[in-house]
Amino acid sequence: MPNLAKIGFLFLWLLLSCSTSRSDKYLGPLQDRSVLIEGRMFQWTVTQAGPDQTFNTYDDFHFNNEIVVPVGTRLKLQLKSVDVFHGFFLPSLKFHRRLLPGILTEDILEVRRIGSFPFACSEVCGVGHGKMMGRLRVLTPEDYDSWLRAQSSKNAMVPSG
Ligand SMILES: [Cu+2]
Repeated sequence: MPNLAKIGFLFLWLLLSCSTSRSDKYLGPLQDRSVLIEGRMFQWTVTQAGPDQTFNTYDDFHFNNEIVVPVGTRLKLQLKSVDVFHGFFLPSLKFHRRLLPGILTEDILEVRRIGSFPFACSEVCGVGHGKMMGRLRVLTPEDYDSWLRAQSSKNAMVPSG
């Protein structure tokens, strides 16, 4: 019967690991955060609205291939392509949108788990297609606050135009 014991143990381990990951899920209220993601050959240009939650103001953050939010975020996504067909694919959040040149797509994504979640382009958009990889970093509220302070001081060093 050792095999049966092994199977039993495996089953128990699966059950326990499932319940552990379920309790990792943040179930509190969500806060809105706006992010613009532009697909281009061959990268993702990300603009995160700053604390004022308005685009094209002094406190916006600009990144390539990275989105950073605290857990408990209701991500208000604006997605577009500036050149050819791209596809924004974030498998761990079961999210995929095709991006058509010149068309703005808006969507909502609830972010309830801490971690680093990769995203990629799902359209074969050219020779550099494979470079279109990025990650969504979901931080604890404390880590996000320190990250935000670091970004704000960086923004403060750049003269506003
Ligand atoms: Cu692409």
